[in-house]
Amino acid sequence: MANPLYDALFGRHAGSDAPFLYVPTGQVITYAGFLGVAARYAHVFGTCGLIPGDRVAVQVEKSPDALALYAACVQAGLVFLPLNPAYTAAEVNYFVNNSGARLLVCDPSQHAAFGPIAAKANARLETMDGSGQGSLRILAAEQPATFETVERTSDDLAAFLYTSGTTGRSKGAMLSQGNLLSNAETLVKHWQFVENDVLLHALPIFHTHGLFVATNVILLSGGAMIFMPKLDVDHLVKFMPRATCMMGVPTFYTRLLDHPGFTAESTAHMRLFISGSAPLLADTHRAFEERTGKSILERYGMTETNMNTSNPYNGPRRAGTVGQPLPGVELKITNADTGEILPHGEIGVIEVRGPNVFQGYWQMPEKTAAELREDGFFITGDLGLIDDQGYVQIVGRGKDLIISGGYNIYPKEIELILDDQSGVLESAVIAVPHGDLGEAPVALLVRGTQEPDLDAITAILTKQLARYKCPRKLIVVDSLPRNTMGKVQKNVLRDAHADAFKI
Ligand code: MLC
Ligand code: AMP
Repeated sequence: MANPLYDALFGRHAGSDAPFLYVPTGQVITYAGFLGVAARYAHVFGTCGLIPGDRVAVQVEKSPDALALYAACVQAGLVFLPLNPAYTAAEVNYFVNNSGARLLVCDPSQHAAFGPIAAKANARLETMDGSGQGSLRILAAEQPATFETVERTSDDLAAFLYTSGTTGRSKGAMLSQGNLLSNAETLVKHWQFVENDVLLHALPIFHTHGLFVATNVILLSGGAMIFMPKLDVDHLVKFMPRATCMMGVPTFYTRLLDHPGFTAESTAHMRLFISGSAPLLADTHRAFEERTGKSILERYGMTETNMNTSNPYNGPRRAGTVGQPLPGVELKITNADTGEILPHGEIGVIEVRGPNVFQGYWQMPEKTAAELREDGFFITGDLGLIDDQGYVQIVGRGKDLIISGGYNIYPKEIELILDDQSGVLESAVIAVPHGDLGEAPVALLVRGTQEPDLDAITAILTKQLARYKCPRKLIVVDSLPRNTMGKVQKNVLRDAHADAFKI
C-alpha cells in the first residue's frame, strides 16, 4: 500500500545493512535495524488504540529511539508532534490540549508531573529517556519487527510543529506528507546529497532544521548521520574526520571558530557546511572562509514552509544573503499594506509559494487566513529584498520575534506573564545582540506603585516558560517610549540597550 513519505524515506531501505546512525558511544545502527525498531513502535501505537490521523506528542531527549518514533508515526499514518524537552508542564499542557494528542511520550522524570495533564486531556502517557529506555521500549519488546505500512496520500498530515505567535498563543503548523517529501527531494538534488554522505548531526530533532532538513535529506539519499545528543563542540571537532558535511545554526559556527582544534586541515575533506534558522553574520562567514578555505552555504526556511531559498552549491555563496529561491518555490517581495509586488532592490515582506508550504494552523482558520493567502502565498513576516543578482537578503522582521541560538522567542508570550506581576505596570521584551546566541531577550518592566520583586518574577517565568525563553536581564524603568499612535517603540529600546551583553 502506498505511503509516499514512508516509502521514500524509510521503506526503500528495508533489509539494508548500510549504516544509518553512528552514535558517539560507538554503536552503529543500520537502516534495517532502525526500521525494525520503528516497526515495533508502530505496533505499540496500535495497541494504545491510536488510529491514522491521531496526534502523538513526543517530549523526549534526542536519541535513535526518539527518531524511530518519527518513522513509526509516518508508517502508522499518525501525526508526529515533537516538543522541545525544555518546555514546562504548563507549555506541554497547552500543546496536548490544543492538538488533541491521543498519546504523550515524556521523559520518565516527568511522568508524575504530566500524569494529570494526560488524564485531563484523555491522552495515554508513556515514557522514554535519553537512552531510549522507558515504558514504550518495554511494550515494543513484545512486538514484531515488521509492520504493514498504513496507506496515505501526499495530502495527509504527517507532522504538527508548534510555532509561537505574535499574540502569544502557539499555533500548530500542519505539514503534509507532500510538504515534507517535496522539500527533501529538492534539497537532496540542490545540495547534491549521495549515499556516501555522513552528516554531523548535533541539532535537536524537534524542529524543522534537525528533523526535516537534516534527517529527511539523509534518509532520502541513503547516507548516514553521526548522531550526537546535543551540541558539544569538542565532539564536533573529534568526529569531523569521519563526516562529509554538517548543518547547524550560526552559534555552531561561532563556537567552532572559537575552538583551537578547528583548522583548515580538520575540514579539508568536508564537502559542505550549511547554516540556517537565524542570520549568519557576514563576519562569521568570512572568518570561516579565512580559517578553512570553505564557504558556508546559507539557506532560509521556516517551520511553516521548510526551506525556501539557498545559496548555490556550485557558484558564489554570498555572505549576508540567503541565496535564491529553491526550484519549485516562488518568492516575491510585497508591500506590507497593499500586498503589491515590489521591484528588485526594494525592501518588503517576503512571501513564498510552493509544494513546501504548509496546510494551515490546526483549528485556527483566522490565523491561517491572515498568513496564508488564498492563492497559496504564505506571508512569512520576514522583511527582505531581492538584489541585482537575484539573491535574497533578509534585512529584518515584520513580526515581533527574537531568534536566540536558533530558537524562536515571541516577546508577547513573555510580556503577557510579566504584565500580570505585581509592581509591573507594563512590560516590553526586546532582542539584544548576543555574541554566542545572536540575540537574547531582555525585559523592560515599568514600575507601578510598588517596586517589582525581580526574584519572584524570575521564579514565575522559570516555572511557566522554557528556560531559553526567559529574559537574560530584567530592567526596571519608569516608562516605555511610545510613538504618536501610542505604540511602544521597541527599536528605540533596542538601541538603548544594544550593549547589554557586551563584555
Ligand atoms: C540553551 N539555552 C538557551 C538556548 N539553548 N538560551 C537561549 N537560547 C538558546 N538557543 C539555555 C538553557 O536553557 C540553559 O539555561 C543554558 O542555555 C545551557 O543549556 P544547554 O542546553 O547546555 O545549551 P547549549 O547546548 O549551549 O545550546 C545552545 C544551542 C542550542 C545553540 C546549541 O540552543 C541549539 O542546539 N539550538 C539549535 C536550535 C534549532 O535547531 N533551531 C532550528 C529551528 S527550525 P540555564 O538557565 O538553565 O543555564 C527553523 C527553520 C529553519 O528555524 O530555517 O531552520
Ligand atoms: P521557525 O519559526 O523556528 O521556523 O523560524 C523561522 C524564522 O527563522 C524565519 O521566519 C526567519 O526569520 C528565520 N530564519 C531562518 N533562516 C534564516 C536565515 N538564514 N537568515 C535569517 N533568518 C533566518
